[in-house]
Amino acid sequence: MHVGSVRFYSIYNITIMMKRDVRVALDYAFKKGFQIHPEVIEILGGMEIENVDKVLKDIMQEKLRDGDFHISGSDLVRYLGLEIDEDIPTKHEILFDCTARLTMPVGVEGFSSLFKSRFKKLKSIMEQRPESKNLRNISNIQGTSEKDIYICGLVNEKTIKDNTFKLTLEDMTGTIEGFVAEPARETLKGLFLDQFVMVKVDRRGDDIRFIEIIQPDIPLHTSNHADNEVYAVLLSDLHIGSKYFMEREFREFLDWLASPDSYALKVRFVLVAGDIIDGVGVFPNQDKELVEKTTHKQLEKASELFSLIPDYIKVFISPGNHDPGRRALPQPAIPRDSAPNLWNKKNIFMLGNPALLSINSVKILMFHGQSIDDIVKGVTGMEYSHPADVMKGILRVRHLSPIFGSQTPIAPENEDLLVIEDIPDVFHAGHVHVTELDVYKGIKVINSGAWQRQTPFQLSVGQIPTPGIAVLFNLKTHQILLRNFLE
Ligand code: D5M
Ligand code: FE
Ligand code: ZN
Repeated sequence: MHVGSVRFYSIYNITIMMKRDVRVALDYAFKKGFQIHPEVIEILGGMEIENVDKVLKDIMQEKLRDGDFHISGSDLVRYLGLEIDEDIPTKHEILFDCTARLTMPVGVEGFSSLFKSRFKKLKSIMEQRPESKNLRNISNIQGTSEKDIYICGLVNEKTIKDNTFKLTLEDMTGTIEGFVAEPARETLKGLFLDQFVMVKVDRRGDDIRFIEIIQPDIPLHTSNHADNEVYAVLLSDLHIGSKYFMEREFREFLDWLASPDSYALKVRFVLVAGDIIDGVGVFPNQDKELVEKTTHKQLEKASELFSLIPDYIKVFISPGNHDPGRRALPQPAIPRDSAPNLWNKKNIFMLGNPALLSINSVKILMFHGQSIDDIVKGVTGMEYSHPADVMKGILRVRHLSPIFGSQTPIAPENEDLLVIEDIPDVFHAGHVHVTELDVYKGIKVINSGAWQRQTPFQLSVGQIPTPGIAVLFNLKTHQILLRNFLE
């Protein structure tokens, strides 16, 4: 659905279309020879205005007095007396920020605690299911002939070859290999290596069969909504400092954000899920692709750009794999001494990756999304062009970076902070530079794309980004609107 440069999307059954009265009023103005700026159409499309025909006729009459046949957005804004509503109540709470929770233990000990914690947390999620009352450790089921017993484990290996469907699981007590029976084979295909599952075991002598595979998954979720009409803009992957950073389009977005556009007037939050800057030394020969050659300069530029955001808008920034701090997940906030001018702004909040926020009651999980690479590479059917499918998989396994030892570095920690314990209303990620929306068990799944045009690397591997799109999230209705700034 296109109206001017705004595309309207609907989740569930709500779609904003040009209402009939608006269309009739516009047709009338066109017939009278008026030129209507697309802004007018945008504003009218997005607002409940009574007597649209009267509004337009009044403006036309005013204009005709000066022999002017143009109606612009500002004419409408003036007529309707639109202005920033200082009274929109806003409240935010940082429910979780990994930065404060990092313990950074070293070596093998650290990894051992990390996996113990992962197992324990995911098992307790699984224990909320009724089946888990017959739960056994792997070492305890050897030799038993009991029926209807379940075990939990991390996926060590899966084999799907010819007519063989096998799964090897590991828990704290041992490993077990079993043949996967027909009804569970479809689930087996979609499993991620190292993810946590529970299986129903059927033992006949030495023959072990898994007849059901259960993933932690998300229970039916009733989402939280804001009381008032207020928007959050979701962004990621600016890559400031790169030759390919779309500065012009990003500045247009910033201009729009500070303009009297009917949507912009209602924006109170901006969330940036990583890759703020392009960084230095992130990939070989990167310096040839940089306009700003140091992270310091790149972050200074980021500070300048973010300072153009009106200060009644709260900005939350978490890092990605191109930002300074530490590379391994979970990542602490971009350090204060690297970006003093971001840290010093009252309306900017520097968070880690991942982080969980509540803004006007809506819970948003922010995660850059590096692990999407591992899942696309390791699981058939997952594609870079459909990051929302991967994000739904991440929710299903209840872990932000399930595959260990692939591309995404994971740091040893006493606690696994990447388990999705608290269920969000919105899951916001980036990293793959493709904007995509979906809903999973009531959770809005949003990949917010990028503000960097296709890089030579992406071209070489056939990745086609969809940059320059701002995702507007209505915190009251959960309606999502994409505004395209790409020229
Ligand atoms: O990642 C942007 C996109 O490019 C994301 O889809 C991953 C992909 N990418 C980037 N570098 C690599 C390498 N070295 N291997 C595989 N895929 C890659 P960004 O984090 O913005 O660089
Ligand atoms: Fe990126
Ligand atoms: Zn990235």
